[in-house]
Amino acid sequence: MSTFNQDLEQIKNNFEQEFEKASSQTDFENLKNKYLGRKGSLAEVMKKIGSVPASERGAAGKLANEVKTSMTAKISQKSGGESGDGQGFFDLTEPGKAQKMGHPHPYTLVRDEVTDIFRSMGFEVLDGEEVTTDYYCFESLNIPKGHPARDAWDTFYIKQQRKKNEDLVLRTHTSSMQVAVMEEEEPPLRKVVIGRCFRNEATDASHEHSFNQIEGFVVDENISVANLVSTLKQFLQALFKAEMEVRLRPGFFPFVEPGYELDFKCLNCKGEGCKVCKHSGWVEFLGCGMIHPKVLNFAGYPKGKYTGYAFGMGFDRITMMKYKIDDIRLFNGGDLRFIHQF
Ligand code: FA5
Repeated sequence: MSTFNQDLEQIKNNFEQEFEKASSQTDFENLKNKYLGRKGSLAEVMKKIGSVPASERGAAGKLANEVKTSMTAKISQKSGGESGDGQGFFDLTEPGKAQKMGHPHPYTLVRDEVTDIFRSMGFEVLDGEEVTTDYYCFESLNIPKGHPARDAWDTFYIKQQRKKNEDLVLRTHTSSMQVAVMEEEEPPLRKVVIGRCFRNEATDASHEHSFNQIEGFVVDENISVANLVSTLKQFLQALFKAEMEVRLRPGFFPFVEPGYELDFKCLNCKGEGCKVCKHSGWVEFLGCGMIHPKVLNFAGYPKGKYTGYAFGMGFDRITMMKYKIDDIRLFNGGDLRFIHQF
């Protein structure tokens, strides 16, 4: 027997002995590297094939191949490798790894519910642009530069000369979509805008610099305050799944005339007075009113032809009411103990 063949025989025996003792995936991986790797024993012995007499070289090569094939098959079968049947080492009874499932954020739950309610009432739901112009956010809503209402709705300004040489702003309210939509469409309009708004203000348990609003507006011929109240009452009843009583108080917003604050009778105490309603029996809910004729004018609608109503509410605060959450900062605080409760 040539030294080449003896070496091969030795490798084969060593391999078989070690293979018998191997039990783990790591053992099989190590065996593969040791014997079949690029610098493994088989590769080393193959370097010597040139020294085998030419007449025996063919048979020696064939033998080396057989040894290699047998070693590869054994390892593959055990480790479920490329050329194995994949079942040798696969324990079907081993418990699988549990996958952690995600779930919707409370915002998403309430947004979906609100969207469904308004859609069922014939509204089209939009999200609109979070970055808009000073014109859509203020000017077209009857809040010219220098108007004191700008202080209450102070936002973040982006100094950039784009549309109409105007500065861009992060929208302070979803009302910024009113004229933007009206410019594009003729009445009848029945729209709801849901999305993020931004304000330059200090945060506390009920205020965030980034929060969410829901805006609704309807424009058509002969739209009245009665339509506004009945729509909002229906919305509240669908949201809280209860009979609701609402009331209007005067409220000032430059883009509505007349303007109101709409309250609903406290569900917690049925109007008797409790902590939730600050002992008034009523919960302040949203700002609303009849769209100011100047806004309809900015939209380019013929004077006096249409009327409309608009309302705007804090989406975060609705979510807080629904789930009895007492601090708005929890929503985006990143505390998983909070988020996993939903
Ligand atoms: C407005 O933003 C008006 N655009 C609403 C409106 C629309 C009135 C159409 C008339 C017609 P106001 O600033 O009050 O109004 O904000 C509306 C709601 O947004 C508030 O009631 C509150 O729930 C929510 N909100 C306002 N600022 C914050 C804040 N910093 N953090 C969380 N929620 C806020």
